[in-house]
Amino acid sequence: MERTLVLIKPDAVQRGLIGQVITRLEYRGLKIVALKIIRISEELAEEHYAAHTDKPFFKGLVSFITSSPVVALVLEGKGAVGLVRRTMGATDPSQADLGSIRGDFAQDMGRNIIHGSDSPESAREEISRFFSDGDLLDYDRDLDGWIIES
Ligand code: D4T
Repeated sequence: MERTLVLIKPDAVQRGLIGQVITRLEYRGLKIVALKIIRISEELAEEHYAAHTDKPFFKGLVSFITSSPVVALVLEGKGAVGLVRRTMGATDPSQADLGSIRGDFAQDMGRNIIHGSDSPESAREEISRFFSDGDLLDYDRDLDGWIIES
């Protein structure tokens, strides 16, 4: 089963949307295998967004993601990476489909509520950046067979 990293960003934490975002992900049938609230350090932010170092929005992005706590989760499901990305909606909330998290809760690219890994490879890298192996729980839910045909 695939795993992916989600960050509920500072805007969602400050706006009291943690519960609503997690509810959307749980409704999708995704299993939470790790969860914590943390303050991202500047060093961790620069590592997480290393691909954007040269972009004009990099400084604002690091300042935003370190400005307030975030909730970090590892979610498990069939094709979890793609499933989460589609549940999140497009990076630019003004282009995100209604019914997606960003389409329903956000307006601006720099305040887009949620991060989700964009490939299984980056998911593995990002999960190990935010969690140690012992933080990830393996457990069965009685309803798993009603979500995924095994
Ligand atoms: P994250 O990484 O936050 O899940 O976003 P995406 O995977 O959907 O999008 P991304 O990596 O292209 O962008 C990372 C992060 O930078 C912000 N951003 C992006 C911004 O503030 N201005 C911009 O022009 C772009 C392209 C939003 C997400």
